[in-house]
Amino acid sequence: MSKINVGRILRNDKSLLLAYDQGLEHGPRDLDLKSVDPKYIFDIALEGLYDGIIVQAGLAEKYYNSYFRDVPLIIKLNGKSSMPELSSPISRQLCSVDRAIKLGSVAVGYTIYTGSPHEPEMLHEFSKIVEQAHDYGIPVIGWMYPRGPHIKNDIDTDILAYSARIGLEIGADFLKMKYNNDPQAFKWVVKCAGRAKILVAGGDKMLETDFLRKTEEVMKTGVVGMAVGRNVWQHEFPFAMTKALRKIIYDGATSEQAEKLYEEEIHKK
Ligand code: FBP
Repeated sequence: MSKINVGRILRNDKSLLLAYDQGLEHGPRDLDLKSVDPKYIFDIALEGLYDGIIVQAGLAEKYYNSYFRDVPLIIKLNGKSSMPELSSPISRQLCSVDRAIKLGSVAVGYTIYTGSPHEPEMLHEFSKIVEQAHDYGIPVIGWMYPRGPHIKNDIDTDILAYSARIGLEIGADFLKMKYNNDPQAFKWVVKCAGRAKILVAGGDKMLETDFLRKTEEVMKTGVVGMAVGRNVWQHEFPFAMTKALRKIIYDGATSEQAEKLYEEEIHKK
């Protein structure tokens, strides 16, 4: 088996990824006149020096070109819309590993709704993807999202820890996980993930002060970074936010230091 090139989406063992699959997952309610244009997001990823941009294959095909080659491309292989409002969620594979690689992908992603009655199908599909991607030396990111009728609280520590462990057991290289807002307890989730590296999902847009605080807090739990969407590209100042996040993630700055940088950036002429 080839060596898995996890370093392509890491910078000194840390990572900041930009997620932009919400158009499929949530629909245009997440988008405005700026963020509806994929080019706007690809530009943020390029100029913000992101370690990767996460999109569905359709956007990669139409918008990712040689101009953006410095932004590592990560194609999300499965996805679903929120229109059917499935009570037992399932997200099916929509793009093959081969197609993702042809489009320039250096890593691939896949959501598993752990706890869903359809979890076995997703574990099966995911495992096949790991096999194929690892043959090419491409890392796999598992969106480990507990969901479905048996999941009462999708950020319960035990459920997150179990989900992280599932990801490690089935071969994920990175796990994209929601944060439970409890740094001490989240360290157990990180432990359960073993050598699979955790990236924390951004979530709904919040005040920058709160988001920077969350980032500082979560970075102390042993995760490698964040995979953020709305808190950057829905923000009025996406580059100032990006710089502030980079300062915490790569330089270990406090949220206060990052906020100071954010303020300086937005007041620059
Ligand atoms: P955000 O930072 O915008 O929350 O994006 C992270 C993400 O995992 C996306 O990749 C995905 O589209 C979305 O969240 C899924 O959200 P939900 O919790 O509604 O399924």
